[in-house]
Amino acid sequence: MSSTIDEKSTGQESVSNLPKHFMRSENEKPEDSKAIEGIQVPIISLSQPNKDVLVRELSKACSEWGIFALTDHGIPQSLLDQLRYVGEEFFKLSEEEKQKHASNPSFGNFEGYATKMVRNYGEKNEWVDYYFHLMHPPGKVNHQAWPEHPPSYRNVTEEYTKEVLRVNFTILELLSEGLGLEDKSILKSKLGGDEIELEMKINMYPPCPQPVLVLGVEPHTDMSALTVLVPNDVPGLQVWKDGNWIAVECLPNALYVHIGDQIEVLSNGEYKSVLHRSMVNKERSRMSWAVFSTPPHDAVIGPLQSLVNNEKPSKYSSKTFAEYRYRKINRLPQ
Ligand SMILES: O=C(O)CCC(=O)C(=O)O
Ligand SMILES: [Fe+2]
Repeated sequence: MSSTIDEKSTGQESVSNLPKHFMRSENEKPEDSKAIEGIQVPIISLSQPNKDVLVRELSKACSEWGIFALTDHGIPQSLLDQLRYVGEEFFKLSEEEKQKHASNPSFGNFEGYATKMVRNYGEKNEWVDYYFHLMHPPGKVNHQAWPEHPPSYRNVTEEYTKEVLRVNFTILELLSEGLGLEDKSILKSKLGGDEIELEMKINMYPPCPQPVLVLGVEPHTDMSALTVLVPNDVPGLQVWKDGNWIAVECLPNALYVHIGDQIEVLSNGEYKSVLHRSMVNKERSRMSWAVFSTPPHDAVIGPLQSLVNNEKPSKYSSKTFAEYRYRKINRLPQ
C-alpha cells in the first residue's frame, strides 16, 4: 500500500527531518558500512591499438571487478550532454506532470515514471525517483511511454540508442574473445542478435537531509547482460569488491559498464555480475542514466556449452529470461 502523492516526502524541496521509512538498519546504512575512497575501477580505452591487450585488460576487469570505466567509446560528449539535459528537464516538471506518465507495475506496465519517495508499508524505501522505458528493438518500442517533455527527448534518445547499441555489440564481441571462443558473435547471438532489448532507466536522487542514513538504490546486481551507466557529476555509485564497498570516482565522459547476471551465467561465472549500490547527496540532486541490455524474454540463457566440461561443470541452470526476471523480481532462488 502506498500513500498519495501529496504525502510525497520530498521533491525539489528537501525535508528537514528524515521520515523513518527511509532510515536503514545498522550495518546497512552508509555511516556503518563506509566505502573505501581513492581506488579507481579499471579504465578501458577503446582506442587501445593492440587488440590482444584490449581483450586481456577487458576480461581481467570483468573477472575481477565486473565493472569498468570505458573511455574513447566514440559517443560525442555533446550527445552525452544532451542526454543529461533532456533527462534533467523531465525531472524538473511538477510532480503532477510527471505522474501523467506514471508506470503501473501491478497492471504489468513497467514503463514510465515511478517514485519510491512515497511511503510503502513493506520495506525500507529507496531515496529515488526514476523513469523506465524500452529503447530497442524498434518493433517493441512504444513512444507513447517516453517523456513528452522536453520535445527533443525523443531525438536525443534515439540518437543515443544507436550509439549505446554499437558499444554493447563491441563489448560483447571483445568479451567473447576474452572467453577464448572462436565465434566472436556468440554472446551477441545468444542475447538475441539485433533483437537484443535496451531499456533506459533514468535515476533521480533528490537532495537528502541525512544522506548517511539512507540508500538511493539498495545493494543489487543487475539482471541485464550489460548495463551502460552515465552519471551526472554528483558522486554516489559504490561497488563491492573483495569484502569492501568501493566509492567509484566517475570520470566526466566515461561510460560505466557493469557486467549483469546474464553475462555471468553465459560465461559460467568467468565474468562477475557486480554488486553495487548508490548513495545520495545532502545538497545536490544525483542523477544517472542506466541502459540495460537484455535478451528477448523467450531467449533461453544458460552457460555456453563450449565453456562447460568435466573440470568446469555448469554453475547455473538454463532458463528463459522471462523466468529469470520473474524469479529475480520476486526474490525466488534461481
Ligand atoms: O545510480 C547509480 O549509479 C546506479 C543505479 C543502479 O544501479 C540501477 O539503476 O540499477
Ligand atoms: Fe544497478
